[in-house]
Amino acid sequence: MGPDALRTAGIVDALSELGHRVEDLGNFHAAAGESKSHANATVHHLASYAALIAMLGDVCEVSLVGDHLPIFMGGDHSIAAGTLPAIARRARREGREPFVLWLDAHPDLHTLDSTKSGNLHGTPVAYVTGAPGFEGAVPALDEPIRPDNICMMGIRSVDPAERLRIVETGIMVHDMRAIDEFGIAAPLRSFLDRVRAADGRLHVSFDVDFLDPEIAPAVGTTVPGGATFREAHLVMEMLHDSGLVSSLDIVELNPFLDERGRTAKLIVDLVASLFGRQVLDRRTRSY
Ligand code: EXY
Ligand code: MN
Ligand code: MN
Ligand code: MN
Repeated sequence: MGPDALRTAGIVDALSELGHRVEDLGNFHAAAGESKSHANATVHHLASYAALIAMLGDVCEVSLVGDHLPIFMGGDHSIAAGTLPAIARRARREGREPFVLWLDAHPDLHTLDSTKSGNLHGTPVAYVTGAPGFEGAVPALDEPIRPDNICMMGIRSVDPAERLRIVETGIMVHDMRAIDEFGIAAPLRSFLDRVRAADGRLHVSFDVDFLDPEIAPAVGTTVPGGATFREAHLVMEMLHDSGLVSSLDIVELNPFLDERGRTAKLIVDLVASLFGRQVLDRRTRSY
């Protein structure tokens, strides 16, 4: 669904027109094994989650070759439980640290025990940072991603258990209040400086609900007061200029909620900004 909507919205042409060679590896589906129950009765689809993590681990290995910059299109944010560990493995093979920019209304920091909704898209960051409670339910994590290498922006819906984990883990969170008060550029620039100083490998996990629902209504969990059109483009333009991005997730687009493909078109435009589409460039910009 999501990937086909982004193809229909012209993501391949938009990137090709910028001079990039685009290879569409197609859609991947995880075949769920035998169903798994969990002590937390709200948790369902655990077998699918486990299969997704295993499948994406292999897919990412294939896509992370040479100087390719893979774009993993979801589907919901649970795909990050597969993409992030694979990105981290690749980074460590190069002797580099994995860093993550998490663009989202939500921290997605629930464990299988703490989630109240049982929706697994609310758990990937807990899983990839080695939180307890996933053992035996999904593939074991080879090495957690360091929480202080994760920077979250756009956060505006945090459950009590997630609030505790933010404090416990020290994950950097720039919520919408901070962005309202200090702007989005300064915290992003200081995070990018950290990634550059560490010669890190930066993965961007872009949940479409990072954006204000007024401009991007086609998501399953809308939260008012998200990033504006310009804040989102500025993030992508600064990421492009940094030259640090090695991989990207685009998740949570729900085409059934997207009248006339408005949200999908905005996402394609934002990805084009990430890949270098600019109104003015260094020669014509007067700063
Ligand atoms: N924290 C809430 C829950 O766990 O159900 C909402 C999670 C929404 C997650 C979306 C993908 O970002
Ligand atoms: Mn979802
Ligand atoms: Mn999310
Ligand atoms: Mn979200």
